[in-house]
Amino acid sequence: MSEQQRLRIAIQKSGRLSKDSQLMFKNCGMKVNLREQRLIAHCENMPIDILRVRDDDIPGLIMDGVVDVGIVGENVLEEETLLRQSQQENTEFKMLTRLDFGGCRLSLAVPEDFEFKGPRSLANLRIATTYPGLLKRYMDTQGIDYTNIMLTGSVEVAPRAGLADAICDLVSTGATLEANGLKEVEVIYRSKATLIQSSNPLSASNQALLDKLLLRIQGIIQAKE
Ligand code: PRT
Ligand code: ZN
Repeated sequence: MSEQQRLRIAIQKSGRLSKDSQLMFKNCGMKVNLREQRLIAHCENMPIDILRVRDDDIPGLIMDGVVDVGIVGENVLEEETLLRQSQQENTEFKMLTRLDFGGCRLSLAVPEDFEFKGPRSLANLRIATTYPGLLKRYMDTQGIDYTNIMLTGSVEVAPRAGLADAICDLVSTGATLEANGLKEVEVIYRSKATLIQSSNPLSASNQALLDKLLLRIQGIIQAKE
């Protein structure tokens, strides 16, 4: 079968979603050798190619129809959607299923000694985040002006470094906030990993293969519940 006809699935190369994504495919019966550090891994027993990329690239690859299916955090998917909407770019995709890993929340956090009496306490202050779109949407619904400080990493050190007054960052256990003298004050978005599909139609055989995989994935999730 030629490369073009194989179902293309994008997953995070290395990071918090990688292991669970790989395990899920393994549990679906896919045999993939991911030990080599290659961008594309071929599935040995099904006509599927796994593309291993940065998580931030996955929504765009799906919306541009470059890959067929992807696993990505809803936080990254929603942020990319907001960015593309602001640039009048295509934001179409199909949501196949929410997955049972990658759970986290996007929260506002402030220094321990900050007297927080609601989001209004942040009016006209500087908020550091990697998620400017989600933060803006939340602050707009609250009608609060603020200054966005864009940081793609080390967001949690921004207040101590004097770069920001508050942060808006992903939290799972809360240990990172605590270690940096910050307290979580408001959850603005809850996220899980999700399986998405390009809105471009698949060949009949690839659609049948995807339907079969999706049934298996949903079975695996239900069995764990
Ligand atoms: O290299 P690449 O761009 O692919 O990876 P990345 O570094 O951008 O992403 P990665 O691997 O950190 O996260 C991938 C996805 O995992 C995120 O987009 C979320 O959907 C999900 N996820 C779940 C998390 C967390 N939990 C999480 N806790 N992503 C990040 N964190 C970080 C958070 O930013 C903070 O620095 O973990 C720290 C907080 O954790 P706690 O446990 O101390 O609260
Ligand atoms: Zn990333």
